[in-house]
Amino acid sequence: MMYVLDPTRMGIMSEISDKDIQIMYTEGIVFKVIVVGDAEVGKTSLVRQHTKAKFDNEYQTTVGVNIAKETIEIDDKKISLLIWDIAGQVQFYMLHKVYFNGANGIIYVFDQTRPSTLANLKQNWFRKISEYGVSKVPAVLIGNKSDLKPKVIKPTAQTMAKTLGEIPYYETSAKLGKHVDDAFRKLCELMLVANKL
Ligand code: G3D
Ligand code: MG
Repeated sequence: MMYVLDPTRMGIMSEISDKDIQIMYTEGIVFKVIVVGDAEVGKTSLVRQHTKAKFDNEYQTTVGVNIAKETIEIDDKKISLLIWDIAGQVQFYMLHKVYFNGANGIIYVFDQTRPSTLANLKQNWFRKISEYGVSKVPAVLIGNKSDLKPKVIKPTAQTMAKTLGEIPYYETSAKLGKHVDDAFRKLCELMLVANKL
């Protein structure tokens, strides 16, 4: 059976190219996941690391994001994830409704070696997410670059995880592939529960 995503989830239709349209037809459970955080924290590296084994495709869209599609299985349930990753150095204030609209899950990412990237999750990203009304969807917090010397202590990150809505916290290394899949899997489990699936 073909399944058509709610067009509002994909944003303004006229901004989406023919190539993008292909990913709108997919089967079964489909979740839109957005990856947020400052430039250079490792968002793209995390998505690449996670999807590399099961990688379907990546679409460079005309709206300043890349969308990676993957299928994952949890308890015999096949889930298609559309992982929206901000392309290049697009700053948070340039993003609009299209990006946040209809998100089923959120991955907040900061860089453990740069404390400002943690603070910005609350000051910039969480604010934006609340503004667009998706602050209640399941989320996980990722402190990336755990292979380097950290400048953020764990309790500080855990406090932020509370502030962002009592969400789970993972320390990852996209470089070494440490705990990356754990974070994505956890988010999927939370999305299944939240959507009563
Ligand atoms: P972004 O998508 O959030 O902007 P990128 O971040 O995924 O492009 O990563 C930014 C830089 O951090 C890249 O450096 C990348 O290799 C590096 N990086 C990402 N994750 C990790 C990690 O877990 N550990 C370490 N040590 N580095 C990481 P370069 O120099 O390749 O541009
Ligand atoms: Mg990137």
